[in-house]
Amino acid sequence: MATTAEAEAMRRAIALAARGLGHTSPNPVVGCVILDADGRTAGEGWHQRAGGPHAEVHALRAAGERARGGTAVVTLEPCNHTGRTGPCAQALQDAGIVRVVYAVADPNAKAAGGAAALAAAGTAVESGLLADQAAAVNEAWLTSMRFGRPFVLWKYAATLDGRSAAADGTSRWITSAESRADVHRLRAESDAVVVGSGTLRADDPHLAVRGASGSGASGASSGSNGVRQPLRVVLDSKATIAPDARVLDGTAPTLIAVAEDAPAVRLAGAETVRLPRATSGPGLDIPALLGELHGRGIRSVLLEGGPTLAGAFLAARAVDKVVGYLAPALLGAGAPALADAGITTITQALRLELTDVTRLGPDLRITAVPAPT
Ligand code: AOF
Ligand code: ZN
Repeated sequence: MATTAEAEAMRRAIALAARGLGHTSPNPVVGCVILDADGRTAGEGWHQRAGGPHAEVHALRAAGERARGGTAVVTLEPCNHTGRTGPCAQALQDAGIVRVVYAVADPNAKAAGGAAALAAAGTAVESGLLADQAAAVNEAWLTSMRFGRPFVLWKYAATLDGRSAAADGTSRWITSAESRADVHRLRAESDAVVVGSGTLRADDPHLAVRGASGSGASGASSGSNGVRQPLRVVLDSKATIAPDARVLDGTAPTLIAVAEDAPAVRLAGAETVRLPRATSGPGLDIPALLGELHGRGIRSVLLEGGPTLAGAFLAARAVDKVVGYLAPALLGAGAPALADAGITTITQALRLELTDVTRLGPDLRITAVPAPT
């Protein structure tokens, strides 16, 4: 059984892991706390960027000699491989750690086996402490490992009657400044942001992040001001993007996905990729897009708009989480937040489970995940 001090340390380790969100892809976020032989915190660390030291190594360095006879509390099973860094299972033994408490087993076959190696060497090992919370902070990476595609979060802003634009097409500032700041945080934690060509034409969004920092997925990069920028992805099957679209301004990497049979495109400020068309309905094949992004090390995707694209992702059962920002306003007419998702009758409704409801200034933020079927 884990002690109260270990449970407290795991809560702290999960918070530390969260600091890595948006910076560690294609790797997981991981946090670690070292308790000394008396159960007091001796060192803390988290995985800060892919290729950098693992969380355990940072925490052991901080603890120094106080690690001897102590316990390592870590959100993910310590690795057992020599990758870009040495095996953490070995580093923990070398530092004199006598007990390891971890939350979630490592599903990555190449790195797994740390728990067994530690146990074989005589270290006490316990798994599963606060596993749900630790898995939640690492949901993007765990989803990627399980399904071979990025975690997809669909975010929308709408009035209370579910409209994302007025009848004349105007859509600016439906939600408050607080909600918009929250969307910026979501962007900063994502490896890629995805929009459809309809949204591009209607809103000409820029999709860059202000005020974030660090390094990210191989697809993401640091912009000219040193801010880490998610990869901007535009689904533009017919290659209709205007050469002066704001996403082509070069401040962040941009990928334009067009259909295999689309006209030739040469765009300054963006890379182009050709993908198969959807087998049913308009647009591109969503699984093919996600496979392409996964291959680029993208572990999390923020689906930003608009209703047609969201419908296509939902029809492909490729949405892992929904975040709706609802403004207490009514429009009565205008584009809905979501267009056709292949659902025709009420028994087919995509049922969700609420995981969070928060007031943001005047708005309501609702977070939900597909209910298990
Ligand atoms: C991390 N950070 O703190 C821990 C990880 O690319 P490498 O060689 O650094 O290895 C990455 C793998 O190591 C990763 O997929 C996961 O299975 C394991 N543990 N990874 O990036 C960490 N503890
Ligand atoms: Zn490791």
